[in-house]
Amino acid sequence: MSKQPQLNTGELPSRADTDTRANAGACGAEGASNPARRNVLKASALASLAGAGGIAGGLGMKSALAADAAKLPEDYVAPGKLDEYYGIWSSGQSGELRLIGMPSMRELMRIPVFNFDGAIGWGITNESKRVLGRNAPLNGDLHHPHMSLTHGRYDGRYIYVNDKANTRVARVRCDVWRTDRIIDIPNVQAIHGIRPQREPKTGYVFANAEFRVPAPNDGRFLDDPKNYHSMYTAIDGETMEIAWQVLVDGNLDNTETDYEGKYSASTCYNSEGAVTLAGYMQNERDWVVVFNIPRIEAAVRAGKFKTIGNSKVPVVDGRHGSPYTLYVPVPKNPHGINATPDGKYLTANGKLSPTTTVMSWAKIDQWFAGKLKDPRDVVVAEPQLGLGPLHTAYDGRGFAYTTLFIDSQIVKWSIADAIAAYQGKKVNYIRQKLDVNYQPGHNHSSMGETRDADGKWLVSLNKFSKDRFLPTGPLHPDNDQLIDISGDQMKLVADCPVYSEPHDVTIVHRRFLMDKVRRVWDRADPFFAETVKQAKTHGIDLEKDSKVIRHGRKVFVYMWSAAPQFGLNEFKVRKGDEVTIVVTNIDHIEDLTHGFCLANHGINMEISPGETASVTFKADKAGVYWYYCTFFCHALHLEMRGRMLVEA
Ligand code: K7E
Ligand code: CUA
Ligand code: CA
Repeated sequence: MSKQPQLNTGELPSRADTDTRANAGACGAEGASNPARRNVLKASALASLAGAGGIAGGLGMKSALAADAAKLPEDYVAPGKLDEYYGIWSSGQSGELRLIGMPSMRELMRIPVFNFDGAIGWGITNESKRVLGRNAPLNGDLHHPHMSLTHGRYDGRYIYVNDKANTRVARVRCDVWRTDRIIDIPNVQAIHGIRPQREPKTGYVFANAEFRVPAPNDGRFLDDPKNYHSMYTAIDGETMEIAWQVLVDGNLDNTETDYEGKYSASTCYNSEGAVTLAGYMQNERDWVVVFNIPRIEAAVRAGKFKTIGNSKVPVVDGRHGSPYTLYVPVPKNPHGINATPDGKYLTANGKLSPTTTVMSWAKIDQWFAGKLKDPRDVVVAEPQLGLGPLHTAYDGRGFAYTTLFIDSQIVKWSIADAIAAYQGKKVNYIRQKLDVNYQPGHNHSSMGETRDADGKWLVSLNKFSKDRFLPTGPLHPDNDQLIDISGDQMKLVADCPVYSEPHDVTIVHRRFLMDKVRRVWDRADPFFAETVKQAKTHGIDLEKDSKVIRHGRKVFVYMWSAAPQFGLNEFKVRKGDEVTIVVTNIDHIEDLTHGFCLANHGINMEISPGETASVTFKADKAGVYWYYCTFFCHALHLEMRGRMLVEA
């Protein structure tokens, strides 16, 4: 995705199903501005109110700026200027994470996680294989990226992501933007929703298993769905060890945590325990299951758990009637579950019901304390929003924005008014419905899953783009649409094609990240520490030495890289040797990256400033093989190459 700023060409959408009101923003007619300009506008507006002396000058300045601003679309970020937000995008079955600057929607970087990446050699280098596991599948289905939090605010340390395809959870470091841990989740299948705890600091990362399977799943039970299970998994976000699991009734779809570190909750669309489409839709109500974290921890401490098969993970029984869980019946096949940034409520979105169910954390507390009888007593509102509600985002001003998959709309509604309506008052809680193009899944607001929700931008992640872009063959891109939510009315600002198939995004203000991002590698970085340790045992100073060390049939080739040269012009091995090439980039200069590609061997790796990268392979072909640099680093970049000579 690389969306050019949409300049004001006056090109209006021609489709009848396109909301012209929604496109006003793209035409820049309504005081459109970038965030910095918006602040200037605000300041001048305030100045114009500040006493008689300010009025004339203030108004003059304001209208001049408004005229100026009218020339630029709202998402315009001038060349050389930086975006205000990092959009941290998932990529679905592409298996990677993407960084997109917002509001420009310019793609900044891709971070391979579960996927192969030939540009940096993810899946090729020894360092990446240590993270991936040597025989790990090189695909994944990455739906949900969430940043670690401290006291309900982003702390810029990690992004946690799920892999539905291979039942894994991974962590990406936000200082170097590299995946540093990938773990398998035992006893379950298909990790879908995940959430880091908000309070006091991401301790647990919770992970939902969507597909029910036998436990243990070793072939003893097959076509016996009554013996299929799903479990809720708590992972220690620091060590990435699995702390415990909770056996549940039904399945688990999406999950959310509170702002106090006491509860988390998941949607279940398969209360039926079915294995067919008709079966999943049988019950009028499925449920939200709420987990009582302190009680589960106490049970684990008291030894009230089982283990399954070879796994040592404590499994607590949280099925109906247990003291650890609360099952709240909600309308048919709920999907997204989202906590409000004021820490009071969470909403479960109906999917097959036109409603969203609003629950109160305080009432959940009362239910566990035995003060409420009926699980439905924790529900404080159930607004009718439209067809196919999937996910809800918040602006921190009391409004919620829910995607309507079937209606192809975002509906903006007032939480307080929805609660009033549930209590029987005659109020209209719906504020606006905005057409999106088309069929939105997730949406996400800037800072919206934290206490710092700032209500500036909303992204609608639409599954279908149909006619919105130049045709690209039968496979279409998705369409992620940028929406300005800073005013009373939502305004569609930009269309942005994205490759298959992001589900979700986390929008983080740059103030939480910019100072934390490294520009060159620390030589002591744990990511390649193992390789550095190995070099030491060979008596190698990676910054200075370029030499070949042989141990029987194992050959270690050490070389530095400094534009435009590798430390070795050539090296010789014998056919059949196991060769490990270790390259250290001694150019400690920002942005001076080298690559190491070995011809006809399927090997390429990136070595950023200060980094050490290595690869191990069998030299199974005699002959001359050139290696060369793949990142354009110097006027003599093409000349930055050398030879591997393989003796027959
Ligand atoms: Cu709604 Cu996997 Cu978050 Cu897709 S899930 S949309
Ligand atoms: Cu080094 Cu190109
Ligand atoms: Ca169901």
